[in-house]
Amino acid sequence: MSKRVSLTQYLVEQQREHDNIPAQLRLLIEVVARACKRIAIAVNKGALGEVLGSAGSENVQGEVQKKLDIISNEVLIEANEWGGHLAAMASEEMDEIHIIPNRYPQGEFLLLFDPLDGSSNIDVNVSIGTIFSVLKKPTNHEGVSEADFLQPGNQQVAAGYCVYGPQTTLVLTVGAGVVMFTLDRELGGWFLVEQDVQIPADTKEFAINMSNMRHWAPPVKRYIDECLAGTTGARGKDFNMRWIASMVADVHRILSRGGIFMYPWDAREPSKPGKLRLMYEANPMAFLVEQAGGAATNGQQRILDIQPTKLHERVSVILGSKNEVERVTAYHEKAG
Ligand code: AHM
Ligand code: MG
Repeated sequence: MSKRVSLTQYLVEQQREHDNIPAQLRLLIEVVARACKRIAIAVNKGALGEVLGSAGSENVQGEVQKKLDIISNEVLIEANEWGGHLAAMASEEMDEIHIIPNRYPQGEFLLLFDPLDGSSNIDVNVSIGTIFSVLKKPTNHEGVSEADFLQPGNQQVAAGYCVYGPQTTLVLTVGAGVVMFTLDRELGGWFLVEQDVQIPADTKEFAINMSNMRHWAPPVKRYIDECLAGTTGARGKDFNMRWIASMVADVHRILSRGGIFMYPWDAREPSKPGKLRLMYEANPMAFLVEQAGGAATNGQQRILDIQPTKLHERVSVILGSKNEVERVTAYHEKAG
């Protein structure tokens, strides 16, 4: 068997060779990975651990919280609170930011997460995941507030996700490409399985919730209509469709074999830019996708260049294989 590279070894070697992972950031990534391991164990036990079903509460966006949403949120907070690497955390499941309590030292980073993405799949044993994003706290003032989090995605120093599927896999970028680690449950460690992940520029596979078609804007409708037209249509080729309804799992497929993922604006809620959250979902995924040679826009601009105005901001998302994302974005430009 060839020699395995653990997450720790990978991070230490990156720090040594490229100096792109400061010690605090390395610690932070390791703590997030440890928390994901604990979440994976809870997810895996399912009904036997009495973790399935609704918690009977709602989050800030008015969505019903599942027990596992809350457990995962608590695991991430508990794991990250005491390490000294963070100033504050923000989560899709919490109304306000969580400032590191005074009893622990404050670090220089800010951590944002969607503790358990793909909530509708939790109870039906389909892949779900944890998404995270790391920013640096601005250094021009004391203390920390929500405003410190409102940085565009191009300021992320690290981002990643962990997919709880047939395998538990951690996917990471620190701005120097994308790497994947799979959890060895017997050993309890993460081991490198993929280095320099690349998304092919072209694809024949799209992921979108087709049941919303009648609500889409014309550019999105045009793109999908052309895909559906197959070999005799404008694209001259047949397309395949996949929709897991867990962004983590859909993006994981795209990082593994290419494709385009869209959760666009739709007319049901015209004042909302989209369903997905900029800070917890779109930004970390856009960072990963760009680092793997793909592209990510909201139809008008690069997702990573959007200046957030609030923590729980929503956004329209088009990401994946570069040429396809550019095509959909161009259709938006033409539509004005
Ligand atoms: P969540 O964070 O509450 O789980 O919602 C986000 C999820 C994404 O993972 C997925 O792409 C989308 O919602 C699925 O939406 P739909 O059920 O409309 O297909
Ligand atoms: Mg989510």
